[in-house]
Amino acid sequence: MYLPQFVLAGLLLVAGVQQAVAVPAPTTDDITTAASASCAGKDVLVRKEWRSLPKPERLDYINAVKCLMKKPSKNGEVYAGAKSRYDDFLALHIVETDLIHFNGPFLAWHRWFLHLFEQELRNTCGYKGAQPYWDFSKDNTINGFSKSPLFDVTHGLGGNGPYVADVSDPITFPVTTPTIIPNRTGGGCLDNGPFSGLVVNMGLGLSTDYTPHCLRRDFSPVLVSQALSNSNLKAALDAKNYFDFSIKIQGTSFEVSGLTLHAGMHLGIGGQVGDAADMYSSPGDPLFWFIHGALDKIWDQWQRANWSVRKSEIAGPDTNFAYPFNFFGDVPYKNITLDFPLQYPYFGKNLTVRDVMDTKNAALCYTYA
Ligand SMILES: [Cu+2]
Repeated sequence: MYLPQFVLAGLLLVAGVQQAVAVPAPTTDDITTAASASCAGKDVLVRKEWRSLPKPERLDYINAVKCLMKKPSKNGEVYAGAKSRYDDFLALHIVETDLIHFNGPFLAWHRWFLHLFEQELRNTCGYKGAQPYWDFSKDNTINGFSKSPLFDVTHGLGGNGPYVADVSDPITFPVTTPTIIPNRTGGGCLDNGPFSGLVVNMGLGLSTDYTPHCLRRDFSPVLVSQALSNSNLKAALDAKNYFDFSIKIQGTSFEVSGLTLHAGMHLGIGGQVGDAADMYSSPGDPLFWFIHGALDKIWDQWQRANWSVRKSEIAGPDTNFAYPFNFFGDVPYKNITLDFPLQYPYFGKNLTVRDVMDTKNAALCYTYA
């Protein structure tokens, strides 16, 4: 599913979808100019680590996500599988996937995606807080991982799926992750926590067709202990430039030895057959927002360690799986700049990378505690 023909298919799908239907979308006309202004005078949202939130606030967040899963889709005419407002976000990620992973725009695109989701929770579901994040360095051990408060069944998003030893049946498991996951421990339909029994309406893989299936998780604490190690985190934070930082976040291959922070979270939770491991439909698992909150927090932390330089430093290929992410061979590409466009079809005006470089600009206006 990660091979180049899907890249082409993805581009065609996006192009077709954008031409086909005109669904009114909220506009954010002031985004470009707002990016250079300051956040002063507006409420700054403070994103906090999950376990530092008081328990009632953890429940508020969970209830807001569940609320979004019950609100009607606005883009259901465009994406057959989008049945709820939550699904609109899932569909957006699916159709953009081949433009926003294993390349230069990766962190920038996801920064605005999380911001859109956070605003949706607040505006549509009355949530008063910010999107929480996950400090995985508190949970990156073989014995500690599954005990993370993030996976708590009452004050968290639930834990692992029941263990399924054989996941080779292509009817039950039509899409599996290309990495051979070591010591997988789950694979079954989630049967605990607030999202127990959740039905995900699209995925796995590159399609926005209506394909309802149970949410699966397939924890690999062994993979987590390697890919999310303290040394991998330190290597990212110590990176001397954005190009190197981005490699330390996105990894160097789909072999276990090449997985770093991004894949470590997705595959540590999603394993061989879980939704979180799917490059396209991973937002089907609400843990997605914590995976990308963690990365966005690390990017912000890295930026602010040398703000005068890093507030405007971006690098990497415009094309996915191009150098230095050429896991499947060389792919033609150009290096991106701050002017590189970020697309959010049916979610408002498109942006450029420049617009999302500072979390404290007037458009984003959030910080990390
Ligand atoms: Cu993504």
